[in-house]
Amino acid sequence: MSIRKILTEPDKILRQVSKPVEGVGNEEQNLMRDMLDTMYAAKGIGLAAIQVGIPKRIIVIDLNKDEKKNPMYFVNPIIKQKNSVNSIYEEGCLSVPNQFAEIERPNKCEVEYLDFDGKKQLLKAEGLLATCIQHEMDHLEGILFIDYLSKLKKSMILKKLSKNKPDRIVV
Ligand code: GNR
Ligand code: NI
Repeated sequence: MSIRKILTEPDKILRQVSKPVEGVGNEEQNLMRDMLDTMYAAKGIGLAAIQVGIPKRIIVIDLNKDEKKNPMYFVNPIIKQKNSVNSIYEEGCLSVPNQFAEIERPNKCEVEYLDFDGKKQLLKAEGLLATCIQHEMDHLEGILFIDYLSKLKKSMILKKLSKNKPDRIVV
């Protein structure tokens, strides 16, 4: 198990469309373990494989804030249904560090996927979990939450990101 490097905007790899995996084998399970390690280390609640540079349709999520871990694994996820009622959450993204914006998405969704053991599952999600699943599934299509913002808001965030590059922080 190891912590991998999280790619950040404007890395072009983040814009790739991820490919379905053939099944869940050792390679996929090892990747999911690394993704969880990486996500916990970065204090995120979700991570898509493309964020560590792997264009596979694999997502990990853990909404638990305290010590108790509750890892969730989604391989080849498909949204079966989305609620027509939306809700707004303040979203952040490990690939858009330290930037946050309110994003409106369907407040419930039904997702079909393979779990860590390759078993087919159907999950009804709502609230933060529904938001997070949709945020991660956007990553599989090369979409970031900033793409939903106005041109002006998006360009402001991109400008701040370029200023926040570690090599430009003066201590
Ligand atoms: O850590 C994260 N928090 C978050 C908050 C609101 C909506 C979505 C997220 S996902 C994000 C981690 C991440 O970048 N996943 O791709
Ligand atoms: Ni993200």
